[in-house]
Order: sequence, then structure tokens, then C-alpha cells
Amino acid sequence: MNEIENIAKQMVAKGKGILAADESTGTMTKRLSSVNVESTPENRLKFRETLFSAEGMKNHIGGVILYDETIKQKTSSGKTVPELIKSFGSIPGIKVDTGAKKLAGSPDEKITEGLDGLRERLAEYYNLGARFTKWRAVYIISKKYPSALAIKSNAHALARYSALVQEAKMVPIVEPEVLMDGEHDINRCYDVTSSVLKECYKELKLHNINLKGTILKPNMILPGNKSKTKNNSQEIAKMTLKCLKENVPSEVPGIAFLSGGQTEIEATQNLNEINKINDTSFLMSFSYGRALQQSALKSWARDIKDINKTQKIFNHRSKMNGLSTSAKWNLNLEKQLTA
Ligand code: 5MM
Repeated sequence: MNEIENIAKQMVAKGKGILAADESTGTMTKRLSSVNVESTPENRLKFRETLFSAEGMKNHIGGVILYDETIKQKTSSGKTVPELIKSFGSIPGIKVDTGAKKLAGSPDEKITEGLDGLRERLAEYYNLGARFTKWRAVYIISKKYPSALAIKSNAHALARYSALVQEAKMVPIVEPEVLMDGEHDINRCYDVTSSVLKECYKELKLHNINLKGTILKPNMILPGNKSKTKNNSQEIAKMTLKCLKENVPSEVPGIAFLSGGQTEIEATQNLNEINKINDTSFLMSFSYGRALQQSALKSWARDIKDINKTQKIFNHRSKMNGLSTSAKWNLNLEKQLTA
């Protein structure tokens, strides 16, 4: 097996998933302001270092997605952030897109930018220790959106990004996120996600991507957050699995879901249900940002010095999500807040 195929497998090995700690400074500032903490480079590092040095990293976090600022920071022990992550047996990764911008030609929608100069940035990140990367495309759902233009242009960018990343000997995480904002029902999310995934794999194929050396980071199939109809976890799992089976080539080794605004428990429960019925070769795992960090961030903000408390909460969430990758989670386990 070649090196990138091996890395992809390690990132989502059974019991493990990915910690998405790649919030840009703008997003991190929003997150810190929500808990009344000033957003400085030092505070952003303090919170992240607290998570990256928690015990839960060892058994449940196969990879951490970093932001440009973080991958270049030194921790309190003098190690670089990638060195700290590696010391826990986890793989450092890096977000390489430069954000979703207004799509010319369909200005209500977004196109993800960051291809210019990417080859050079990738070489720098590799030297800093990164072994995988992430690029996120976003799609809105309404009666007329997403447009064919948004679907095609974002898929094209994801494929060009993936080709450059594999050339640089790293694993590309391909993240096409269909947002859950809106009144649409679960069937509409299913249809839109199917079209998006079809186009992505058409472009990835055209760009000669080795799919065995990639990870897909999709949304789950959910009703819109303002939908009149709600669906239970079993229905969500069934629809999500069907959509992925129909649209993702079987060479892809792992699928690591984003949480996309689900609560921590919803994200864990839905992944657990997906794994209960998973009859594919895909390793179904997580790449959560908010659903791994929300409670830990609140605790940290209450008492920045109480590192143990914050780590205990993060360890618990990591463990719960780790269990859901083998369908071994249940609600009773949420009561045992142990490391
Ligand atoms: C961690 O948040 C990432 C977005 O940061 P920016 O919007 O500041 O670039 C995001 O890409 C994240 O990795 C995924 O959306 C998954 O995060 P959630 O919170 O949806 O699990």
C-alpha cells in the first residue's frame, strides 16, 4: 500500500476520528466571544493546546485539522503544535482553502478559493509536519439553489485541490458541505447531496485522483433546521447510507462526517446509527468541529486554569464519538464523564 493510502486509513481507523480545529481567525473569534474570552493568538493557542494534550487524543483522534496560524505556533512545552499532536499518535493536517467567497455569476452562492500558490503552500505545510489537508465547499438549499454553476465550479476546485495535494504526498479531505439551513425536508437534502457528490466524483476521476488516498467529509442527510417535518436517527442513518452507497466509489476508504450544527449528542447518535447498518467497506467516522469542542470550550472559558476539567469533557466527547464508529454508543454512557 502506498503512503497516502496508509495515512488515509490511519486517520479513520476503528474507534478513531478527526478533530476539526481549523477555525479561521474570524470563526474562532466568534466562538471565543460567545464565551466572553478575548480572541488573541495566545488564547486561541491555549484552548487548542488544552485539547491537543488531552488523553482522549491517544485512542480516539486519528488526525487534527489545523489552521495556518496554529500549525506555526509553539506550545508551552516548546514543542511545535504538529510535534505535540504526533506525540499522541495522531496525524497533523491543515486546512488549505482560503475561504468561501461570493460566486460570480450566481452571487447568492459561494465558491471556495485558494488554488493560486497552493503548490508552494503545500510544500511549506508538509515541511511543518502536515500529512493531510482539507478544503471545504459549501452549498445552500432553497427552491432554486444550489445552481448547476455552484455544483460544477466547486467540484472542479475540489478536484484541482486534490490533485495538487496528492502530488505533494498528502491526503486530501474532500469536504462538500450541503448546509442544513432552510425549510426543506430530508428528501430535498438527499437529492441535493446526491447531485453534489456525483459531480465531485466525476471531477475527481477526470483529474486522476487516487481515491484510495482520499477521505470524504460530507454532511449527513438531514431535514433543514426550519423544516416542518422532523426525522429520527434511524431515518437519518438510512437515508445517509443510501446516498453514500449510490454516489461514493467503493475505493474511498473512509467517510468522516461533519457535524454541521447538530448538537453534540445528535452528531454522536446519528453516527452510531449509521454504523449499526453500515454494510459497505467505508470506515464511517467523524470529523467534527463544534460537536467535539462546544462543551469543552464552555468549561475552559469558565476557568481557563482548570485544564483537567476541560480535558475531561473533551476526553468524554472523543470517547463517545469513538464508540459510535463501532456502533457501541448508547445514551446511558453519556452519564459517565470519565477519561
Ligand atoms: C472548524 O470549522 C471549519 C470552518 O472554519 P472556517 O469557516 O472559519 O473556515 C469547518 O470547515 C469545519 O471543519 C467543518 O465544517 C466541520 O465543522 P462542524 O462544526 O460542522 O463539525
